[in-house]
Amino acid sequence: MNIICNPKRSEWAELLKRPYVDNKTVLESVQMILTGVRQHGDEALLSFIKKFDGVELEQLQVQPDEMAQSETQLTDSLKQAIQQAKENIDSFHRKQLVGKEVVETMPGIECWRKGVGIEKVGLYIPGGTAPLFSTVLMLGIPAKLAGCKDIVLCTPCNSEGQIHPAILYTAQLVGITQVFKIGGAQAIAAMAYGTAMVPKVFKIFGPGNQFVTAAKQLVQMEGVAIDMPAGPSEVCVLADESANPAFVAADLLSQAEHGIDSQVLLVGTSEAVVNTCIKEVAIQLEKLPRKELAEKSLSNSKAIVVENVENAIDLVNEYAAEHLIISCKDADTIADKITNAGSVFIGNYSPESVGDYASGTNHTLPTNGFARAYSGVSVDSFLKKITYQKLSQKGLQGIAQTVIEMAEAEGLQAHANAVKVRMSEPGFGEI
Ligand code: HSO
Ligand code: ZN
Repeated sequence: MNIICNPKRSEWAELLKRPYVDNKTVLESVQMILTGVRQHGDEALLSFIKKFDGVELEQLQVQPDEMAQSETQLTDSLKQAIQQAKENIDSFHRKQLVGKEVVETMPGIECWRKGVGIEKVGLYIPGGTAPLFSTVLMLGIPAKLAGCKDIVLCTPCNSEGQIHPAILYTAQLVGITQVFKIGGAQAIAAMAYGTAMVPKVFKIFGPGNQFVTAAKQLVQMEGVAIDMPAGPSEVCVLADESANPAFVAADLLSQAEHGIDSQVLLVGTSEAVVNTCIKEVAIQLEKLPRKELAEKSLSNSKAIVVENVENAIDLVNEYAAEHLIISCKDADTIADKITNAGSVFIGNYSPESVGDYASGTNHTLPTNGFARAYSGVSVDSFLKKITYQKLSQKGLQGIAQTVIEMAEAEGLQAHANAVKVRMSEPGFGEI
């Protein structure tokens, strides 16, 4: 890890820049995949699966017996862990459901907003180097709570045509029955356009590699909604002298092990703290099975020493991390001053892993600085908020002049007429 001591504020922007990824060639090959699936449907899907996953499939959808069988392939302790995580994620997200609240803005004018589940949604679960079955909980639970009717899940299979049993088990547990053995850009294409075997959806969720991300960006331009622009996963740890270096190191490594492009940033209020944390990282790294991946991502990562906590807060707000861990004495006070972050972990006993799996919060979060303007996935992400209004005759009478005045000032006579025509109705205003 590169250590930078007391950089000037004018240098922060450059220091905090995420690595630029030129995805032009990725976009080109993804566009070919999208076109293939749009034009040739399942035939294209099957040939891409043969080419990229090395398996010849006849069926894309996982059959009910295969879904049911997954249960026998998991240990009881893993099933219990998944159950506990499910309950916490369910309780946290259930509270996000808000009932309809009618506001009477003027006598006789009632306005309200109702959340309606997006009818058809697609969830992408990466297979890759780690089968992220926890993401099935993070997307499936809010989708169900929102009342989405059709939930389609795509995930790649291995060269034997199998999906990791924990993914199937978790899907079944949250009530997802439409699971397809499709990965990569072709999965996004299948869900965006629909084929004979795969239903078309209106919004696509979930993390993925560069190809998946590019495919989501491209289908978004064609009118399919996506959860958020995704980039490599990241964590920022803010540490003062009260931080436990072993904890900080473990947190940094937990993010670094995701992949070679993961971003970790350590911000310390003293050089001594930063140095001890970095020494700990080196010690713990040695014992990790995914050492090589973590090592690569650490080589692109930075540790920044700042003069005081105030500067540290400004710096982390400027960075806008996907995950921010505050390992400082006044962690609560600092947390109140955070304006840009996907999810904040307060104090020495709140590791990111807990939020990744089981505390209840969602782990699908904005990366790449998008935390400045985007929120993580929640029940809201699976809803459309429809507004309603109902006016009585008295309500219309009370607001008529305001609307006519404004419409005429905008030069939109037909708008004004829509009010006037009602007012000229015989007996209008007599009630
Ligand atoms: N840290 C990831 C989520 C995850 N971690 C899934 C483990 N499994 C999101 O940034
Ligand atoms: Zn993680």
